[in-house]
Amino acid sequence: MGRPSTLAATKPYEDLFYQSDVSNDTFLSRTECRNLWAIFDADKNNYISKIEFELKWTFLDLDHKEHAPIFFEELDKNFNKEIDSAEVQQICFFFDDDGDGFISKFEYDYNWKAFFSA
Ligand SMILES: [Ca+2]
Ligand SMILES: [Ca+2]
Ligand SMILES: [Ca+2]
Repeated sequence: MGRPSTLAATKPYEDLFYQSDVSNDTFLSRTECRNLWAIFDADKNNYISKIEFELKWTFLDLDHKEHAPIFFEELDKNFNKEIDSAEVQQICFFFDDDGDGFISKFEYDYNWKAFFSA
């Protein structure tokens, strides 16, 4: 992955945040948040399938791998077995607690742990 050694102590879900924060201001804009979830869309068809989600979750070494299918079901609001751009927008909106259009690292940590816990 070529991860800088200074980030060696960060957890995989945090790496995902920093990797997606291309403006490097410790906030995810809506675009950066969408791009974070686009990482999961392996075939780039704008939909995240359950298989894509599970494989990427495992590949990224994110926590609670055995629950990845459940996390997928929670994100797939209309239960059509795909996470589409509207559903990604909902995730990004959910993570932005103060509604300022940006997900701070605090908001990210707080919501990630709440949402993706066993
Ligand atoms: Ca896809
Ligand atoms: Ca869906
Ligand atoms: Ca915010």
